[in-house]
Amino acid sequence: MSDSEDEGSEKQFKIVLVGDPSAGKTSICQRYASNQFTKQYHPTTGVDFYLKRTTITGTKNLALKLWDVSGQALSGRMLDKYIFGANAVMLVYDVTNSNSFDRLAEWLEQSKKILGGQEVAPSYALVANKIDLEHLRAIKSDRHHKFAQDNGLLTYALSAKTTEGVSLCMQKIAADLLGVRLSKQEQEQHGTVVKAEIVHYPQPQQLPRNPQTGATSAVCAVM
Ligand code: G3D
Ligand code: MG
Repeated sequence: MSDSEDEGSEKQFKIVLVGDPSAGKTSICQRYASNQFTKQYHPTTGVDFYLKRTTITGTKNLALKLWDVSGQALSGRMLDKYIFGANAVMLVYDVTNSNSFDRLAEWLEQSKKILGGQEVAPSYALVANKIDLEHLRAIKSDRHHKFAQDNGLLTYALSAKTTEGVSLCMQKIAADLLGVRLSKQEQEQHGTVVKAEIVHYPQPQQLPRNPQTGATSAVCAVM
């Protein structure tokens, strides 16, 4: 029985995340599977697995098996074992790192080579991660969309750090595999509210008070 066949009433899909080291594959898996974000970088060796049970259109029970493949695996001998049988491949890059984007062509080529003979063609998704770092963005969205269009990829933009777009991306990939569309209600439900991080700036030095108004001001007028 293949991964995508029913086991009882539960459908299972194998989703493989590939892309260069530090693109954020592990962070996306951890965010989606257990709603966690670890700031400490631990390079993945080989492959790690995550399981997420979810539902689509209220009734379809799904088990999404996430295969978090090491960025080093591109040049290793195990890549075909990790990717084999995938229903979907997520090509993940870091929007602040143009190398991670440029290398996706190679990740895509290798994945297609490995999955080419599969009875049901897998779907491929281009995933821009770290969109919270907009001020450091190196890959503009037109390059992202051109690459996606040229290669027939689904496209997503998200931040494993803030959670923005993560759940919606995974649910949309699952819905695409099932051949259904997410309802508007589901899209809203999975389009998470982004919580801004509270930044504690050091307190400004005590400013002298205006003896007339009692107000403090950092503005200095030079006469
Ligand atoms: P990888 O599994 O693709 O190798 P990781 O990448 O998930 O281990 O993440 C690599 C680094 O990127 C980690 O930071 C992680 O915290 C950071 N990161 C992942 N996703 C995001 C994101 O959406 N936004 C931001 N700002 N950072 C993210 P360190 O500092 O430990 O290298
Ligand atoms: Mg990793």
